[in-house]
Amino acid sequence: MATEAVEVCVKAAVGRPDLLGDCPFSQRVLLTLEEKRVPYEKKLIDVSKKPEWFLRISPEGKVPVLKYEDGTWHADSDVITQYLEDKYPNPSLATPPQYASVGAKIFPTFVTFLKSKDPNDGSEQALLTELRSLEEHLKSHGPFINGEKISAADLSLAPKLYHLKVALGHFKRWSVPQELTHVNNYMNALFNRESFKNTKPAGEEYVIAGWKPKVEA
Ligand SMILES: N[C@@H](CCC(=O)N[C@@H](CS)C(=O)NCC(=O)O)C(=O)O
Repeated sequence: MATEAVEVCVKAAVGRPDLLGDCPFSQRVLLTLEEKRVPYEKKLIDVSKKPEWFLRISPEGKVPVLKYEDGTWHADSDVITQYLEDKYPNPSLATPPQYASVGAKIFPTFVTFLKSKDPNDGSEQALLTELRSLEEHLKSHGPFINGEKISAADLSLAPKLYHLKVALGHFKRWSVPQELTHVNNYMNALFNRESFKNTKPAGEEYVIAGWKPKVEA
């Protein structure tokens, strides 16, 4: 277990650089640290006004970035969560390879539907297809993607499902159909977890503010 807090740069809220923002990739990394009980220190980055020191450690200007034990900084939530799994193997959050991509198409299909201005372009159906596929998986393997224990695939999906819930609720008055009971229970279980409450955006308004320019584009 780490004795010193791991440093991690994450997105600050839109218009509130002092509050935790709405980046699902940042939250995925924070969730991994929380679930592994690794002490960490967040540095909130105002992505509309990136400081010079941040651009030096994250040349592409992206969050999250995390400082490794050797003092080097690394970007990309896939890379960072794998590093954390290797460095802090207990508790293991490894998802078996055959389940690693469960739910992976939900985020891109959600974004297409959210931005869609044509109700007949099939984007809602495409999202429903992905949610139904998750429903079937959870029905036979749940309550989490890998069964009884939460794993990396859930921690990747949880913030994305939260964005889906908040943004589609706000911009389209749309919610996950009630009959997808396993998906609804799964979302509730994830959002009520201590790790999620400790790492979620400071308010739904920041999730909405984050999507607004993309929805109105
Ligand atoms: N593939 C990256 C995506 C990271 C990403 O897109 N971060 C966004 C915020 S959610 C960002 O840094 N945006 C700032 C910018 O592009 O200027 C990961 O998994 O970490």
